[in-house]
Amino acid sequence: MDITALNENFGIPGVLLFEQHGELTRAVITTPAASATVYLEGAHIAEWQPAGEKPVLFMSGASAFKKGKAIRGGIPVIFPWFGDRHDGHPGPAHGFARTADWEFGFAALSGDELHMSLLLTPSEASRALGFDHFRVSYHLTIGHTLNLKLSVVSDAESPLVYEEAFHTYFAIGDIRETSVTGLHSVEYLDKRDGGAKKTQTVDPLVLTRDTDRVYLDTQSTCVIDDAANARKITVAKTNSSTTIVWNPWAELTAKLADMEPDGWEGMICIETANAGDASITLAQGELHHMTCIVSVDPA
Ligand code: TA6
Repeated sequence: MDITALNENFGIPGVLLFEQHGELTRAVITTPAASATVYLEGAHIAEWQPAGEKPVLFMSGASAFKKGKAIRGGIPVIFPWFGDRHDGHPGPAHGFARTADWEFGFAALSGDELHMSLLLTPSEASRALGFDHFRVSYHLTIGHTLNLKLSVVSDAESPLVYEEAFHTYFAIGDIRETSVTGLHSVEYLDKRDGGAKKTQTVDPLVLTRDTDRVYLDTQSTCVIDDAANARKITVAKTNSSTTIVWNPWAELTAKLADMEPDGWEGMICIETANAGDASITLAQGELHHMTCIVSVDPA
């Protein structure tokens, strides 16, 4: 659907406007409770800012905003595999959903909250990667809190096995003054140490170097203490058994073309996921939902 048709069918005056940004189409949202920006490519929330708050999501100033290129920041939607594909077949890192064209399906204002849905269905690209007979619905509630619900159904005769994640980049004042609770005594795979399995012994978690950890079998809520901004960001979730914590620090950031050299200082990824042993298997007609609720409070 082109921009004119999107605005005619789903636009809400003063609340929801569709526009072109570079090669991409985005929805610009303004409600009394919050402002936000969502790109149709990847169903990518790039900005969310509750009224009276600083931006909650980090966005790299060097992000490409180009067709087929993942956006560096905000909330990439990871599906149907996390990280490198590990079933022996070729495919882009973190799957195809984050660069796919999603269909805009629904928008309605309820009080101060805007409800939106975007749909992902099989395409030539997904079929070429061996994924057909699935449907994904992504429901966003944008308000003083941010509610995300990713629903996947399989229409395939054979089981659909997939991984998923909200690969959320949170904006923080300074990573050195930031800590995270909710992962104490949880086992994790340390991707910076060959995937060695370890247990989180310190609480809270404070990052002091490049960190890439996959926390296993955890449904816990995480709280980011963003001390430099005197706020706490709470990341609650359901039907998610994996949490990923990532910050590339200076050295790895220098290798990322779409990240500014000091970008790592102002971001932390706390990702709501089902990956590895927690990957989801759906029989024909079976449905799975994963949800995440983000809220911000003064420290
Ligand atoms: O979620 C952490 C991670 O899997 C890291 O290993 C790192 O690769 C990061 O995602 C970013 O991946 P990307 O493909 O967006 O560069």
